[in-house]
Amino acid sequence: MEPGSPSTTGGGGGGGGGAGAGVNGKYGAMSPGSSIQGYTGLAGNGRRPRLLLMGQRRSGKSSISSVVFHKMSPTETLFLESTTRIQKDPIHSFMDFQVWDFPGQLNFLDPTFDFDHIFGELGALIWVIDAQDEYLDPLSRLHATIIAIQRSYPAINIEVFIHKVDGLSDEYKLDTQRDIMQRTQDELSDNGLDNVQVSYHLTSIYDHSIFEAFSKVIQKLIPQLETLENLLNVLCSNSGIEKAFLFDVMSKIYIATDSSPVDVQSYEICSDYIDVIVDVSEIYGYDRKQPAEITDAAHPVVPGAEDEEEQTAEASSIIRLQNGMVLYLREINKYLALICLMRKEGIEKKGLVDFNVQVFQNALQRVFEVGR
Ligand SMILES: Nc1nc2c(ncn2[C@@H]2O[C@H](COP(=O)(O)OP(=O)(O)OP(=O)(O)O)[C@@H](O)[C@H]2O)c(=O)[nH]1
Ligand SMILES: [Mg+2]
Repeated sequence: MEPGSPSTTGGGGGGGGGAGAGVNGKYGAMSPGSSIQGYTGLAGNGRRPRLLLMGQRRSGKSSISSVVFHKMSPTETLFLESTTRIQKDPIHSFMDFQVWDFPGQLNFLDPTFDFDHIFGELGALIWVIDAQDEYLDPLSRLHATIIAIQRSYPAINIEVFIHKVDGLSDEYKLDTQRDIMQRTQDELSDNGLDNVQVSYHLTSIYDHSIFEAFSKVIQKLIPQLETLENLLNVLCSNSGIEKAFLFDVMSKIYIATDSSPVDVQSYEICSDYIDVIVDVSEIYGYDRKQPAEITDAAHPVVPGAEDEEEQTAEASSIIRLQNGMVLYLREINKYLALICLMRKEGIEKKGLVDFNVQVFQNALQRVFEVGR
């Protein structure tokens, strides 16, 4: 990811502009199977990626993990106690991973720590910096950590969350980000590490930014990401869809989107929509059969692989917005939902959209099957 782009281009409310969508009524039915062309069979490698949350005390690590993965409301985090031992949290979702929440005071660079045990099987190191506090000391710990792990594990994704940016002015946020980036780059260059990729995200648990940042972190760990994006592009251009997100319903992380720019408002509205649908279906929905509970990166739950009855029973919903746009949601399986934003003219051909979404769903199933 491009350093310094915590959220990609945006503005302009609810997605205008028609990017990515076919125009002039050129939409058509997707041919079953064609969309999977070019898929190179990226197989999962059986690992269970590990996300390490590290950073100074009270920087917000446990809050982040509770809000994103356990639906805790942001204000409840005020009562979280300081973490005293490493909290290992297995997350079972479309792909299994683990979140390790570290106590801030722990010095894992101390030789008594089993360094390889911590960093040996890693997906990403997420370093949380409290932007409302003095950050020079935490930053030098980050630098020491990067330098230490680069020697043995150069493939680790390093993600810096410049956190608690709620309440900071836009200008101050960007200045802080620039300062942190510059100091990190200088320090790494001084140590001969010019090519280390470090990504920066401005985050807060009080808005969607923490979910968006996590989406980007998780996406880098999905071997099939490129294929998922291609499938979404094909779906959008054939169905008059302006923006499509494939969401992990439980965490509200989007695991893939089409290649048109993500505008923050579109993302937010789709994410809010999931909340509504989940709440309603939890109260009034039917009991779903449990697919195998234990999955991993190599054996994700296969979308649509449930039996016939289950296949026909996926939740779907359409909402027309005041600004003339339409939100279209289709549950893909127990974990994933597709949410599309389209103009109201697009949904006039609802049959076509439904058909194409079904083709998309089948293609997704094949992608994950090949990845097995
Ligand atoms: N304003 C603001 N406060 C936050 C945010 N995230 C966390 N906090 C607050 O920061 C405080 C510390 O949060 P914790 O999650 O316990 O911090 P921690 O990093 O786990 O701390 P240790 O376990 O001691 O290492 C809590 O009072 C949270 O409510 C945020 O995005 N914005
Ligand atoms: Mg904690």
